[in-house]
Amino acid sequence: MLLSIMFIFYPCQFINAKRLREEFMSLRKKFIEAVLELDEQKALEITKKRLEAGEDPLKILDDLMTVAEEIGKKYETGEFFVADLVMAGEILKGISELVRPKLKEASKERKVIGKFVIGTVEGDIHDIGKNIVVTMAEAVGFEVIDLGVDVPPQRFVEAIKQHNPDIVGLSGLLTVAIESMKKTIDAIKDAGLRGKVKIIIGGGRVDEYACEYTGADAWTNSAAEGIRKMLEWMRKRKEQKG
Ligand code: B12
Repeated sequence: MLLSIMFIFYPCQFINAKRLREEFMSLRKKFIEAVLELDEQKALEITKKRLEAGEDPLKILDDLMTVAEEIGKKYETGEFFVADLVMAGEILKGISELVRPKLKEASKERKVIGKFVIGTVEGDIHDIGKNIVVTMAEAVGFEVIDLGVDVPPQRFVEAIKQHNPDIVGLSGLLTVAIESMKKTIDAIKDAGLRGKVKIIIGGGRVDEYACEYTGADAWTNSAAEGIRKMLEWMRKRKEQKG
């Protein structure tokens, strides 16, 4: 009897899982198309559908990164103009704002594990990635002080003095942001605060070289990877304190 019930239900479950996967795939394809066509309404509607269907918000963020890369390429090749970039930026921001509350759900009952100051460095106003990092850091239990965009080095120095954070995060997407990151870290050093904080730099154009050049402790192009690194630092800090 039990065996026959299993025979009936097992294929059903299999078919359901397959159907769900196909639905996700087709929504994913439509999502990417809608963003690249700069159809804001459609892109946001599909995002809502994906979230309602229970899709992992991190998967949606992965797609957001893929599509942002495509938009960047279209801008570089002259297929998109600044106005298109601005429109695309609005759409990406709208999508990330729909996804962020889902990332935050886990944070409700967590106790504070550390303090994190973050900002987009001077001369750069890109903040979609930074805002995702803020949400994820809050979700894992950091108290986050978000300094916003186009933040001058001295503002980071003041924030460290005022809030005494464990970690400082510098975000930047422009190549020139690397220079601002260096200036910011130099200002932190000059103020005698470098030994107090760990510094992580993030954004599309940072790499190992930028990390060495700026004097940061770590770099990443992924919010999830950055958060993992930060959690590791907090664990070590706790162990050292005993
Ligand atoms: C949307 C967009 C805009 C929007 C930004 C809207 C906003 N509110 O952010 C607007 C229209 C304003 C804009 C303006 C400009 N942009 Co723009 N923009 C983009 C685009 C298409 C997507 C960026 C994005 O949001 N990506 C999605 C997010 C989620 O990814 P992310 O930022 O990398 O963040 C992830 C990780 O890097 C990481 N992360 C990010 N920060 C941090 C920080 C820490 C601490 C950690 C741990 C992790 C972390 O976490 C995130 C999630 O995983 C990129 C193309 C691209 N490939 O990046 C161009 C791009 C960045 N822009 C570019 C340019 C040239 C400009 C302008 C100069 C255009 C102009 N002529 O005016 C201006 C610059 C304005 C300024 N002073 O900053 C170039 C930069 C080229 C370069 N090498 O310098 C790019 C690469 C496009 C291109 N291929 O040419 N842009």
